[in-house]
Amino acid sequence: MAPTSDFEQMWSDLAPVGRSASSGGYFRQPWTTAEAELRSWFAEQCAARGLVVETDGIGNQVAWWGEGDQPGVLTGSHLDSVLDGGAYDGPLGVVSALAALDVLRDRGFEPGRPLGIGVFVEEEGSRFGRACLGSRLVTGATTWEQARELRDRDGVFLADAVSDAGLDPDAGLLSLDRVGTFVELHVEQGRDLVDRDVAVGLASEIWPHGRWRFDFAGQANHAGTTRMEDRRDPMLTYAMTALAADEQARLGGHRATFGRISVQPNGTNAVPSLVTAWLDARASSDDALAAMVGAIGRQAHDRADRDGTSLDVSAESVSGAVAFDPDLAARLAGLGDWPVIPTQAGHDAGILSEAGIPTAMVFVRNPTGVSHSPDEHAETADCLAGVTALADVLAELAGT
Ligand code: HGY
Ligand code: MN
Ligand code: MN
Ligand code: MN
Repeated sequence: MAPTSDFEQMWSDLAPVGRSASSGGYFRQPWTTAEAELRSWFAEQCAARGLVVETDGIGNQVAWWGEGDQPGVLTGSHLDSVLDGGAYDGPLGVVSALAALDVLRDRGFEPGRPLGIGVFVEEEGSRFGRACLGSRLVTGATTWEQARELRDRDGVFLADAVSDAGLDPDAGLLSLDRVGTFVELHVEQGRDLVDRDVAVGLASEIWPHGRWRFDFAGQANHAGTTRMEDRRDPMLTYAMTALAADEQARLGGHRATFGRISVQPNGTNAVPSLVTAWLDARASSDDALAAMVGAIGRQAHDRADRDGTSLDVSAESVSGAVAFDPDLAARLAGLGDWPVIPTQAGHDAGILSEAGIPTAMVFVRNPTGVSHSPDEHAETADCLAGVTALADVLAELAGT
């Protein structure tokens, strides 16, 4: 794809990459052909702006504009998607960063400190199950030794997926040593901005959230001949647990769903032997999250006792509450009198904030709030308002 300079052209260049012809959703899983195409697109866009791109051993990328040894300002997001995801979650932050840099240059702005654009890999955790894997590895929140043995649904080890993608994990990871502040622009994954009738907002916090694996084990049996009272059906225990998760989330105004399930042997005329399901749970505080997941677990165990099945629950990537720097959020929100709102979605910004880097998030209105879906959308006018807002934020932070 030939490098382009304006937002809409960049957006239309990206539109076909990893897009499903049937659903219109995106399959931009990390270390796949689609993502490799996105990685080279980003490198082309940076080169067209005279920026040298550094790609680390697992595919994280960064390009810096401006010299100086003061702590720099990094902006960016991710290009990977969930399975059958939307176009905006991630790429909007990267395309807007490139477009904001163009706006600053058009304004004759000269950075008083280095201004960088970054892309983190496997933010969604859609292939190896760990959200924000690229940024966690860069900050050291997760080590390569811990991550390299992760396996995807086809049993491919992370280390092999990375090297099969032509990358060399031994080449090391991006350094954030020169990053003084990180700003991530992101499509809002909710309705706060549309309900307030505003195009742009800042983030106050990220709700604590995580993923829990539930293994329901029962007894494989004949679906037709086995009397109901003789069954030990893990699908029943799973179904009642999914109901319990929904009830518990609604009770406290939290969020919980089983979005992924595997059934063994997955036949139509046999009671399954094992049902494995992953719970995504989020709540407004660490205590509330622990209490909700605990209640779901208890109800699941009680149901397993009743069904004669067994249950094992294990936590996967759990993230605590992230409160963004309130002074930074207030200072930046003042640039456009933008609201400061919470998000229930995890972001690389949360990982960098937890690593001690002052961090802010700029949200762009999502007219329906729908995300992680082919229906995810943002109006071009709002995207352009986001680019201008990001340029104002970067000028404020990197001007001196
Ligand atoms: O799942 C999330 O919270 C984010 O969209 N990766
Ligand atoms: Mn995202
Ligand atoms: Mn996402
Ligand atoms: Mn038979």
